[in-house]
Amino acid sequence: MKLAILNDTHFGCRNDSKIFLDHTFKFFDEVFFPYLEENNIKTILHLGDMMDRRKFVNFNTLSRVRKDFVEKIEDLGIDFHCVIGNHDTYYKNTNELNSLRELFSDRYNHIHIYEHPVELDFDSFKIAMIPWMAKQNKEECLEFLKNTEASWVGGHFELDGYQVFRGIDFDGGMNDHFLSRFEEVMSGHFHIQSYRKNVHYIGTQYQLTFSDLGEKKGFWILDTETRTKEFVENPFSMFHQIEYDDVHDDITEFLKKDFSMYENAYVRILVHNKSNPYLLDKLMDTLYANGVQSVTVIEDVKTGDLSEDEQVDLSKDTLTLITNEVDTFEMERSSKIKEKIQTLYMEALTI
Ligand SMILES: [Mn+2]
Repeated sequence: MKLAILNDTHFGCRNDSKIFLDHTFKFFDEVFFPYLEENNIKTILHLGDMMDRRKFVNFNTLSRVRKDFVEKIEDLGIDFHCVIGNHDTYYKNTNELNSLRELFSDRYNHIHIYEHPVELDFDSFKIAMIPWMAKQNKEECLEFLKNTEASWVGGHFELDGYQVFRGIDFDGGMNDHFLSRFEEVMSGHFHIQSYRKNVHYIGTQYQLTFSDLGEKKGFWILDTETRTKEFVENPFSMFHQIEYDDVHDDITEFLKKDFSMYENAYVRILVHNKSNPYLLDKLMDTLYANGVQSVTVIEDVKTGDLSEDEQVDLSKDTLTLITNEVDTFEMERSSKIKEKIQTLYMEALTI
């Protein structure tokens, strides 16, 4: 039997942006549901953070989610098993009041929402599904994990030492020892894919922030017979980077390429060498003519005027740059400061 795994769909992300909602449903309409229909897959596990906003729902977002996700699942006769993520809860210390219960519980035959840990059985393949562990249900979840017969786990875990952004390990969460006895643990919460020990952060299905630039996105199919997972890639990207160098590259030739992938997308242009400003303008014009959503131009600083220390490595993400900078201060409390910055940055990025 095959199960499709989803996590962190964050419906309504970026302040209920219509562009992001379209990007989200381009994946579901053109990649995810066609794959499930073609392969006759009738079960979905969702590892939490189905909705993005904790306190409110936007009716345009809700309407789209109801028609093109929830009712689509109902119509296809797919069983949908979803645990609560931290973004699905109204309060931070309890899962009791949550958007998924208010919006979707007890209204559909195939939609199953879990606020408490549960053991699911698929042809004798047992998997423990664990919701977000808040203060109020932490003991319950730990006790459940001690006693469950399941050898696989699906959840929404905040674990120390796992990558929250590429190259940045999370600090300030839980030690992973309570999961060590399991064959495999699949988790949502952190949005990039990473493996460590028996834990697999399976990554979001589509790009949500610029820190997802260049990250592989898609979803996983779990085969309960072979006990292995297979990745199905989402070919669509929201974030792009163009390296501009009119000294070494033929920009006129580049402009003849297909620009359709930039429609409604976010583009960052890194300018390495600019000898002809007209060509950069032409590139901008071409992007706008192709319906780009946002363009940011970053002029490179490799001019020779700056010392090596002052040069910024633009291939690194913002958080890495900030934490590296803190490291250079050589202060006693730098790890505490980095932790605070990391928390603030993640709040801002709506993990
Ligand atoms: Mn999330």
